[in-house]
Amino acid sequence: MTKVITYGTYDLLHEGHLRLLERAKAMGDYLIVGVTSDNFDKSRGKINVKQSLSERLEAVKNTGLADEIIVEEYEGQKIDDIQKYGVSIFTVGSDWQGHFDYLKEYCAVIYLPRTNGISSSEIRAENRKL
Ligand code: C2G
Repeated sequence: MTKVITYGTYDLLHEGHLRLLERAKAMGDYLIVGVTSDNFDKSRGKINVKQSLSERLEAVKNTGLADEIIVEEYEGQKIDDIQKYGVSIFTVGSDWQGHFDYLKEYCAVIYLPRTNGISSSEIRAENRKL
């Protein structure tokens, strides 16, 4: 069985996230999605996240694409998860191109083209205008 893993915040889940998850799912037989904890996001400088972890987990669950959903809580967890779950492919959007090459020691690393014209930041900015 080919296990695929991907991670993200998935704040105000949108078409860009959905397209990423659909392509990740199609790469293998079993998709694990890591959703960042609120504290982990703060520690990596993401301070504008609108939805709580439980809301973001629910949104990912509702896509119906994840076979398993986990919480990403600390720097370095990706290596632990890949080993723990026997993951063959790590994938993420091309905005991270090169950033996760260090994981190639543990599994295949595939950067998928990011969907243009949509982002959580833009949705948050639009919402502020309402
Ligand atoms: N994404 C995309 N197209 C967009 C927006 C996002 O393909 N228009 C992808 C991102 O590249 C990422 C996933 O959707 O693979 C989740 O995006 P975010 O919620 O912004 O999460 P991110 O900060 O990229 O988390 O450990 C966390 C991960 O490393 C990445």
